[in-house]
Amino acid sequence: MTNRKTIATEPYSDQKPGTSGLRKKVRLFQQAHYLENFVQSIFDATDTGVDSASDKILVLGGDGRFYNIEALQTIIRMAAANGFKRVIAGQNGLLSTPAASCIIRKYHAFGGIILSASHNPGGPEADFGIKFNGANGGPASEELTDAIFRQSLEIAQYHIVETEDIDLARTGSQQLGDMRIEVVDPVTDYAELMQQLFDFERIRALLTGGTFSMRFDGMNAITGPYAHRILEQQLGAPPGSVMRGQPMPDFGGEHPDPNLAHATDLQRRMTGGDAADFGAASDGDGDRNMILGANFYVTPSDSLAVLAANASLVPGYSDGLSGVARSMPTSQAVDRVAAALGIPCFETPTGWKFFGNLLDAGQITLCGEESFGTGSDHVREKDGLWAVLFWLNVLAARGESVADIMQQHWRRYGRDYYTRHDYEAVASDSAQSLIEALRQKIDSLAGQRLGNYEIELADDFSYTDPVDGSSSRQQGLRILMRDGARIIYRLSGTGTEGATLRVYIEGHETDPALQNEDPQQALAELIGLASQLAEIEHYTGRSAADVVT
Ligand code: VG1
Ligand code: CO
Repeated sequence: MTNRKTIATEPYSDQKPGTSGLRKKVRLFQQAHYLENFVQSIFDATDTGVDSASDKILVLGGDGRFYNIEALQTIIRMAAANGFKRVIAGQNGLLSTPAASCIIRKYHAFGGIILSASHNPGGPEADFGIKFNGANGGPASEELTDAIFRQSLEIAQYHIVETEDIDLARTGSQQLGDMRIEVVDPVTDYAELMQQLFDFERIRALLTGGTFSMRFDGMNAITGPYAHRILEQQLGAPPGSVMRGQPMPDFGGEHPDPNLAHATDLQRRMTGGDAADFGAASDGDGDRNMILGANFYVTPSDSLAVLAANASLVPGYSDGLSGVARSMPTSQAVDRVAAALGIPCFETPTGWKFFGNLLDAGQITLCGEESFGTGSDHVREKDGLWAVLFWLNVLAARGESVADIMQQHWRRYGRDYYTRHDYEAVASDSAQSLIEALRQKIDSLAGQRLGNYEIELADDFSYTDPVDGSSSRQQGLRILMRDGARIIYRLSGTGTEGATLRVYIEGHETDPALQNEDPQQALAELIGLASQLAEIEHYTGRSAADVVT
């Protein structure tokens, strides 16, 4: 290609991806060559030299946030210059994270680049992000992520073609030199996959029967078009069931994080005498979900357990589950279901990339995280709308309310009271010192008493992947009590300002008479102990968490 240029560049030192890709302030991404350096590092680390890339498909899309479309144009130019023969891009640059995963798998792509900072706010002063997913549709492994980072520290040049902007507004094919660009409807392939998994007839009967109402909050982010198409057009939910369903580059100035702190309008519609029967919300890039019943909040950890316990009611899972997995800080609710079903339950570090091998090897069917993430082997990402459809399918099959289903679940398995306390934008060195100090004493805690609890085991969680034997250390400090209660501390790997300390607290309650407390009350003693043990106020200057979920 004649207009192919090789541009000299210098490395940036800060392109180390976190829990889920590289996330930074938009203005950092706008620095000269910053995006190009990282993209070329991906291509170099995955060995997409001009020859080897020739028959490879690259999938491209993002959550529509500010800078999405500009970045996508650059990546397309670089893909052409790096020898790709085919790019599949979402119309207007849009693809939810789970839809990108679905498309990579369906078209046997080499991989995909997803532009998103998930639930972080968007806009010129806010956040942007980029991540690479491999041929299985899942986030790059730790090993590949490290290789991309190493490459970014050595990069000296990148390749790009000079051309006008590509038309991404219309679906269809166009050529850029030797490369074909296919612009696809972002929803179609994903919606087809959902139809294969769930009983659409039954869900349609529920949603159009006149006695059941639902609300879905798209949070002005990517899931809006998916929810309009699937929930309203295909399944017959009345127009208006989907709230805030139009993706906006700044998410309407709001925080597209599906929790009670940020989905306030939805929560209002889900409380009081005229509450809808079912409510749900998804995040910026469509991989998270929050589930609500009328006057009822379902914790993500409980949601995973309930989906596992009811999977046989859903066509896509009626043959049973091979196993389940949860991230370490996620509550042990799903472990109890796995034990009852007689299937394995794996405990992995935080981040979806750790589920990939287990899913690929067929060792698990469902998995999830406490951070509003649930998914299965249908793709290799967590999937917000999938979880909503799963719940709708279960509700349609059981004909009971969300609250009734949860109450019955707790009576059978006990309730895992759960809360997460986040201390946000703490000075990075203070947060590091807190973790370091705790790490120093962690090994000496086993056997000690802590309030009314006895510590059975305390350690810094490390994980050895059962499929490839790779190991990941320092994945969170755990204090496990003899009665099954836990306190866990770790630092966030997705923030863009200072550090965020996450403290996860849970306790198991088997007495049905005590299963309907406010978690903050039920866990009050543990919450106090957690903050004393780590001297949170001393290190952070905060006497209470900024966000409690
Ligand atoms: C958070 C969550 C983690 C999740 C990750 C990406 O990471 O805790 O469970 O996998 O976000 O989710 P951290 O390191 O900040 O705790 V998403 O929806 O941002 O792609
Ligand atoms: Co997300």
